[in-house]
Amino acid sequence: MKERLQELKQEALEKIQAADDTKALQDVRVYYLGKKGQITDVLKGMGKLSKEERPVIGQLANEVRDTLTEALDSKSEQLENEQIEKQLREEAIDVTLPGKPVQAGGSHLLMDVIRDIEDLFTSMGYEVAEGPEVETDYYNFEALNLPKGHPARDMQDTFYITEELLMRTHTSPVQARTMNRHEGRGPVKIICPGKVYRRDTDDATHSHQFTQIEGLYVDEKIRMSDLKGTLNVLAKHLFGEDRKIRLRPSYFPFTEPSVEMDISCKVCGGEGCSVCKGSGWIEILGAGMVHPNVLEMAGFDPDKYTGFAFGMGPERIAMLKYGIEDIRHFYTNDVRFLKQFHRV
Ligand code: 2U9
Repeated sequence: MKERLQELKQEALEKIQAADDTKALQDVRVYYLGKKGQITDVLKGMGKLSKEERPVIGQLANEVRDTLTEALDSKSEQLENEQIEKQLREEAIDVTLPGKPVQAGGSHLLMDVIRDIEDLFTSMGYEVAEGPEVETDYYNFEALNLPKGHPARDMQDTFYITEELLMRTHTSPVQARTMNRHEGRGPVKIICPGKVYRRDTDDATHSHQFTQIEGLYVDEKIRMSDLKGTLNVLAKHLFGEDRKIRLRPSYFPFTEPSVEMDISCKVCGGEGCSVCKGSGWIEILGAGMVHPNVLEMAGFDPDKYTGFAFGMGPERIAMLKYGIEDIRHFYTNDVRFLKQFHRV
């Protein structure tokens, strides 16, 4: 028995040394030290031994078990360390390698123009107001002095959803809603940017969806000269200090009097060229004094309050500023177009 135990010890130590992964090592552990393992097997024969031999063999068996356990544990630790080292080697990152370039996006030119105009007006105390793109007939038309059957409704071919719901044709309903919320008390000083919709056939200058920015300033004693001063600041901010402005009479149902504003042509300096079609002037926006009917419908007393309003198309502003000849460039997301306007 003694020899058998020595033999098993020798054999097991060799197998432990040879084991090259934790699974193989576990198999060795079970084979020799397990409940049904080789050592237990030998000990089963202890009953046949003499009284003197039994403790000797028992002690030897314990020694063998201890030796093997120690050898298994130390091999196990060695295998684990090797595994960690291997993993560290394989997953090592060379921090000195150059990085892959990241393609950074940028804001859309239209958003840049809109933000620029918003920033100018917020610096003058205006707040930015937004509203729904799906509007009621009331806020899109009625509240803006465009009752059903009004001929000016034909000027805006409209996407109707139901008889009463439509895609807004301008951002003016946002102003009407905001005035309503003020419950007849001024000032209302807002700028309203957003998407609008018209039943137009898309071409170089028309789009069924485009953007607008409208502004509204209602308070006591607001006059046409306030409008003119404000528009002058806007025109110079957008197109340069050397631009002149002129106001021409016009018509909008929601303003009276109504005007259109031109800026002097930058290309010819007013002499007349192909950009300004020989006139020396370029139209950039519409404006006027808020119609008393509109004030009244929004709950403001037209004898106490007056106001001005204006509206412009950011696409048109951007096209004039950057010489863009086709409005569809704004919507077709050709990166060769968009990248030209990325600010770094
Ligand atoms: C309320 C009262 C008055 C907004 C105005 C214009 C003139 C205007 C268009 C020009 C071309 C925008 O880019 S465009 O489509 N707009 O000319 N808009 S006055 O007047 C309002 C709006 C709301 C309550």
